[in-house]
Amino acid sequence: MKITAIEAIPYAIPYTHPLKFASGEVTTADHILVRIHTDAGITGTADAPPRPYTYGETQTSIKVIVEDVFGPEIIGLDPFDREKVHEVMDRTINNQVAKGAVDIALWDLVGKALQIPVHKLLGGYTDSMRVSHMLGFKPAEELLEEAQRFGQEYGITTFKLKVGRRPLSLDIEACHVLREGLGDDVEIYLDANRGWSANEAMEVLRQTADLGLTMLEEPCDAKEAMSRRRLVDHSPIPIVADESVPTAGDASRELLSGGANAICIKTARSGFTEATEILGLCTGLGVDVTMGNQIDTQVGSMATVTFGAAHRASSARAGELSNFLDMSDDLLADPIQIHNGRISVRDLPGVGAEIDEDKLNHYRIDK
Ligand code: MUC
Ligand code: MG
Repeated sequence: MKITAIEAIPYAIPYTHPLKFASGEVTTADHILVRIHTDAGITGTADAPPRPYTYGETQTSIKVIVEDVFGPEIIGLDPFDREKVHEVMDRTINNQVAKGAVDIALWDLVGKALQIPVHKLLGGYTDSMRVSHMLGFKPAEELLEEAQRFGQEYGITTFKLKVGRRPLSLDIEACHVLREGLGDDVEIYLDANRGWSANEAMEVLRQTADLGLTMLEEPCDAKEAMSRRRLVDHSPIPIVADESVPTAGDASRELLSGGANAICIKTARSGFTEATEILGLCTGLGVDVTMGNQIDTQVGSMATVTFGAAHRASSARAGELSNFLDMSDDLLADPIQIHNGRISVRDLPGVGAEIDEDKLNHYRIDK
């Protein structure tokens, strides 16, 4: 089988409820749908969510990198020879979201060609993942209302609270209100998206020490190496590296230098191949992982479930899988359902993310 064409289709779907966090805000899913076509008539698909404020990639840059930089070198290769495709992509540094989508589209192709679900190819560990819902910046009472609603409607009992605001009291109050309102059985953890200094993070941990918070993600910039190591040394809960670890090399550096002692894996920026390497590194070192959400559509969330459910270590904790619920529409032909706080893998060949072509035609912005 040979790759005959690679398309990067820009589209835009508005959010009904924008998500706000320390490093940015999302009001529209202005993503790229990557499609790799073959001479066997099989197409692999993946979603690329640009996060300019985090990784510097944009809808335009992803389209250009995929179609003009990688495309000419990838066309003609056999999609089963994934390592050859990675050799092409590895020549270019960064651009992780573009690379992640190409990788997932290749796995989708391989699964379809073999008529096997990719969750089975990757590991086949379990058939569903527990869902963690991400709560963006809002007044404390509204956060509590949202968490309670998601608990009642979807059975979700794990919440990641976006923090990193100043004054620190805003987030400290939100933590107390959530714990009081949700009770002790609900898991709550924090993500500051580099909004604080390490010392500020330490102060927040001191003032929330009795709340049973389980993790703190990306409290400050990982570049603050010494103070971040001090935070990791003194924190009673794991300090999770997220945007500082898109690659296995980055994860190694953060873990070995003591800048983190848990890792967030996002398939949108690591694909399945690099995510597998990161996961292996973490299990080898005895470090917890979480499956993160790059503010994904249902197409992206299906990829996260596919990878997360495939392995023991990536399905141990709840995965961040529900923020597509804030979108006004989506591209997935068969919408994702959340039952009893869980999302199931699909027993379909590939990743199981069939696209509604009418919706793609409606939301694409290049026609
Ligand atoms: C997260 O975990 O940081 C915010 C930006 C992004 O790329 O992902 C989200 C969530
Ligand atoms: Mg994060």
